[in-house]
Formats: sequence, C-alpha cells, structure tokens
Amino acid sequence: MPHTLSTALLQALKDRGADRVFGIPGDFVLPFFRVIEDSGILPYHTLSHEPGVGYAADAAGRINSTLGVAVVTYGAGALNMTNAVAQAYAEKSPLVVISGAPGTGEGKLGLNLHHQVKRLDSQFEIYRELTCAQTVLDDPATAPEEIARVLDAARRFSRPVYIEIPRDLVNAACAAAPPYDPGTPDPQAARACAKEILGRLQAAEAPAILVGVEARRYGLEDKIASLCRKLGLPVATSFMGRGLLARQDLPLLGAYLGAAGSTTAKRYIEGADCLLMLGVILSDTNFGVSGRNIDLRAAIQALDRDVSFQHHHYPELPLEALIDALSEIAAPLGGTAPDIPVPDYAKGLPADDTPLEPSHIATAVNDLFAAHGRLPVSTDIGDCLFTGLEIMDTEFVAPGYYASMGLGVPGGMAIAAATGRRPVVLVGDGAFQMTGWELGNCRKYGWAPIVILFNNRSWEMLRAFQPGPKYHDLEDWHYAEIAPHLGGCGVRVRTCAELARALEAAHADDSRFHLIEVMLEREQVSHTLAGFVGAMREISALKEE
Ligand code: TPW
Ligand code: MG
Repeated sequence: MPHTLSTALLQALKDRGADRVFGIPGDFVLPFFRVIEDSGILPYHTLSHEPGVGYAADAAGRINSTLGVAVVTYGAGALNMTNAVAQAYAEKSPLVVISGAPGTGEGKLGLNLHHQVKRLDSQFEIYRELTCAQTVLDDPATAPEEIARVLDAARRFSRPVYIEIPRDLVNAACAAAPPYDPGTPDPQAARACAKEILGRLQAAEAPAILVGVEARRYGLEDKIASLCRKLGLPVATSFMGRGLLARQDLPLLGAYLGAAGSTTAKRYIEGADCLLMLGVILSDTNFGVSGRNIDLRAAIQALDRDVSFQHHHYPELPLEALIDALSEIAAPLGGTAPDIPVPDYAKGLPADDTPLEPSHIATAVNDLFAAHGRLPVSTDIGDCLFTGLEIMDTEFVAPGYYASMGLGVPGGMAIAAATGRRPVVLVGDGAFQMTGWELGNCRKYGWAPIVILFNNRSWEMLRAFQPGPKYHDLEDWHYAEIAPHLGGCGVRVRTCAELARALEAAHADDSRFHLIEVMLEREQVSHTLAGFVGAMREISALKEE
C-alpha cells in the first residue's frame, strides 16, 4: 500500500487503539471509502442512517475504552450525524468524525456544490461546536502533524474530534503521522495532590468514593479497583457510570441515584464527609435527584484532567496520573472499612401467566444472567434505562446524561462488532421507531443481539413527567412481525412465563438477532423510574417553597 494521506490517517487511528470504522459512503467520501476497503487497515461496517453510524461508532469506542470512528460524506451525511456527536461530546466519548469534502479546487469554480449549506466551511463551523479539536487535511505536508494533534486531543480529553478530507487529496503522498503523545503530567504535582487527598480521606470520619465514566473512557477500571481495595472505602458509581467496575472483584454499592436509587448507595454517598469523585461528570442526571443532600464543596473532584477541592486546584493532572500517585501511597484507612452490603437484584420471575410489568424485564434478565453468565447491555433512554438499573452489575452502554433516543439498537450492534460478545439491548417502542431498522444490518455481519423492546404504545417516560395529554400515545406497530424480514427472529410476549421462554430461546440461538417484543400497559413504569419521578417532583416542590 502506498503511503498516502488516507493510509496515514487510518494507520494513525489504528496506532491509537481504534479497532473499526462505521460509516455510510457518499460521493465526497467515495475515494476514502475505497482506501478503507482496499487497505484493510481497519475493518469497516456500513449501516443505514447516519445517526445510527454515530451511535454505533460512539458505543464501539465506549465498550473498548478506545477511539470510535465514524466516516460520512460532506453535508447530508455529516450534518445528519450531529446529534449523535453532541451526545458523545456531552458524555465524554472520543468519537472521531471523518468527513469527505469537496476537492481543494472545487470551491473556486464559483458554483455552489451539492450538500453545501451557506459556505463551504459551514459544516466545519458547526462541528467546531461539537468537538474538542478539528482539522481540514488540505496540505499533505502538514497532514501528519495535524492528524496526530487532533487524534491525540480525542484521546487526552476523551471528547469527539473532526477531520475533513478534501476528496482530491485522499491519495496524495504523505508521511506517517507521529505516534501518540500522551503528554507528560508533572509527577511532583501528582504526588503532592495524592498526599493531600490521602490526608483528607484519613482525617474524614465517613469517606467514600464515587466512580464516573472517565474510569472507562481512560481504561482505568483495574487500577481504580485496586486503589479502592487498598483504601477499603465504600464505593459507588455515578448514575452514568452504571456498569463500571462490574468485572472487578470489589464490593460495590451500586449506582448512586439519590432518593430514586439504591438506599445503601444513598446512605454512604450522602453521608460522606469527604467524597472522592473519580471522573464523575457533574450533571443533573448524576446529581439532580440528590437535592441538597450532597455537599459538593466537601468533595474532591478529579475530572477533565483537573483535580480540585475547596480552594485547591491541580490543573493538567490526568486521572491516570492521580490514580497512580494515590496507589503508590495508599494504605487501608484504619477503622473505616464498613461491612458493605451488596445490593440485591431481583431474581426468580414467576413462571406463570402473570401479565408483564416493566420491572419484570429486569428480573427476567437477572435470571438469564444467573443461569448463563452476564452479557453486556446497551440501553436507550426511556423506562428501559431505569429498568436497566434493576439489572445486576454488568457492562452498560447508555445515554445516561445527554439522553438522546436512538443509541440502544445501534449501540448493541456495535458491542457485538467490537467485542464479539452477544449484547442484550433494552429499547422502548418510541426509540425503536428511530433507529430500530438498523437491525437489518446484523445479518451481513453475523451479529446476534438479543433485543428486548418495551412496547407500551407510548412515550411513557414523558407521560410519567407530564401525565394527561394524548400526544404521548403511540400506535401498535407489531414490531416482532417485522423481525423476520430484517433477518432476525421476533416474538411478542405478554406474560412472565412467555418472556422467560423467549429469553431462553433467544439465548440458545446465536445465528441471528432476536427481537422480544414485551407488551406493557400504558401508564406502567419500572420501580426505579417511578422513584426517579417522585424524587424529581419532591425536589421541584422544595425549590418552589
Ligand atoms: C432524539 C425526548 C425522552 S423519553 C421519550 C422522549 C420522546 C419517550 C421515549 O419513548 P419510548 O420509551 O422509547 O417508547 P418509554 O419507556 O418512555 O415508553 N427526541 C430525542 N431524544 C429524546 N430524549 C426525546 C426526543 C424523549
Ligand atoms: Mg414506549
């Protein structure tokens, strides 16, 4: 393969850990797609709609703690993907957006080009707002440094980046990009910071640790688990961090969700007089339901390569450097290690014709995992996300903060692609209407997700927040019947026994996707969503007082 601008980019992606590409071609990106296929540097998967491409690439990056890569065409393709990239930005997922673009001379002809908005660089300007670094590779001489600068920013900051390739330069001769430069944090600052933090934890009466998504984004779960074991402190994950540390040998309090979640997590996290927050995004979904119960001023926050507590501030201190420095000096904090009660996830679905309610789905999945081992889970937003909190700890991919509908199905497909494992997908009927069609792409790649569709004929989560109006009602589209036409197997279930049987059958057949359409009544939600809505109402009532 000759050394060209496009092979330099693909190789630089691979060198930085990217393991695959998702995309949809278009004429501005056809030359680059040709190189993707011919060079074989990274495997690629094409889907049907750019939002699905964005969600899949994001999820593939998340599950493997690496860069996700989405390749789209100029204008219609790239602009179609903006919401998925916005979600990746908000949730700190390092998604690399590669867009084809008009050739370097094409704009000079005085014609407007198809897919162009106001100006040729309108798309670049839009993406500037959605990404942490951007470049147009319009000069093969500077391209290697530009590729490295932008991809390194994606890894360091764990945010999306944007790369545009003019279509006439795809095959221009180009040197290889320099290797990944992680930056060199100041070891003395890391040590000083770690010493201060340890001192505070030692002086506290009830310290605790809250772990957030950066732990996975930076691939630090092993290190954090070992630090937590050394310190012997109670550990919970944030709501968004649900599923973190699931594979670690560590007693976990579960996910912290204020009044709406596990009561033990609430007790330890809200009761902490020194809360060490490792990579936790300060969002309303992570903390909104805690009301005034967490004193963030007494917390130590390590986030976005910064560590801060009270008036102390250590800039440019990446989470990994802090964890390493803490681990070097960590010792059990005498006397504080409590006997941590492990959360109890419901098991034992009644094997009878009890009509299904949302929380039964969690029980059924727990039974499946208990019998056959845990599978990774991809969930959409809707009651399925909250029902997911009632499922035992496992790896989760979910839009827990930005909360866009649409990630569930393509996210599950990406987990299958990126890990070779079978995922369970949890998705509502409303979200399925957005990206469910992507399932038609499973057959060509041999992916076999087990999709559990919550069919309540409703945008039920919205109804839970605002009961009354008719516009929350959806029609019954008989989703299970669509499955065979998309290359999968579909079944509609109404009772507990039917669901258990359908899950066993799906588990036994990994040759195609399975769509289990669970029929639910309108105005029924999981225990966790009911608790969440109740807690939100209480907080807004408090605010109005
Ligand atoms: C892209 C707003 C949040 S939850 C929801 C909507 C419309 C209803 C979801 O319905 P579904 O699940 O999937 O049937 P359930 O359990 O509530 O019945 N557009 C986008 N994202 C969001 N979040 C919305 C609208 C929303
Ligand atoms: Mg619904």
